Amino acid sequence: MKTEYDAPGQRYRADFPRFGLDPFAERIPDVAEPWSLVVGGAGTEDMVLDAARLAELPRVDQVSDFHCVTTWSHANLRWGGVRFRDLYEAILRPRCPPDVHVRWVLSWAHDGARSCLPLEDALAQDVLLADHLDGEPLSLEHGAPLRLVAPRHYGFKNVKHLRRLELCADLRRYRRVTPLAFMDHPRARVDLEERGALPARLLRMLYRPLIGRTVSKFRRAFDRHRSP
Ligand SMILES: Nc1nc2c(c(=O)[nH]1)N[C@H]1C(S)=C(S)[C@@H](COP(=O)(O)O)O[C@H]1N2
Ligand SMILES: [Mo]
Repeated sequence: MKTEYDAPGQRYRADFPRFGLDPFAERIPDVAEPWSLVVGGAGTEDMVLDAARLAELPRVDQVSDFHCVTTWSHANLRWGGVRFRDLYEAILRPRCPPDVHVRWVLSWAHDGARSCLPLEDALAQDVLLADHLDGEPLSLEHGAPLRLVAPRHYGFKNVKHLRRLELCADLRRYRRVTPLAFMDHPRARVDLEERGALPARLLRMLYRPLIGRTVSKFRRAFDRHRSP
């Protein structure tokens, strides 16, 4: 769990806004129920997991802060779900051929978003597949039906509306969501201020002025979706 004292360059805000890159404001996926999650990669056949299969894994309740790369943070979110680590140990790793060295986990979302995380980072105790937030089923705003929560990584690694997880030896299948290479980072650890491919202080200055208008844009798009 992070606190405002060890999240360099972040400023806490009282609300937890829906947020992302501009094109995603209008992409509000309508995920069919019952939902499923596809897992694959690393030379394995794709496998479809449903809520019942995930429910066989230990449930965890976790309080953590959330840090967007644009410098806003929100404290003390209570996520409910299962650990990626437990999914990996119980289901993913046993299926992997012994000769494949998995180094990356790719996450794909129903709205077209995606991200990569080093397997090593994804196996941390606090990386979850969350289906609850603050005691309620995860809302559409915050990533229903299932989202990745990686509190020690910037928001863009915390993929909402999770559709597919893929284990990979390298990043050949990964495509960043933005054409601007400086906005992506393979790891994006908050402690180390891995904001992107430019100096963190410069990115803070570039991003900070964009927060207000992005929050408004995402809120307006969501309001339109709710009551068209
Ligand atoms: N599927 C999906 N996941 C996403 C995004 C998105 O637009 N689509 N935005 C990312 C970014 S940049 C941030 S800061 C967080 C915001 O999470 P929130 O909308 O629940 O606040 O989600 C991340 N995950
Ligand atoms: Mo973000």
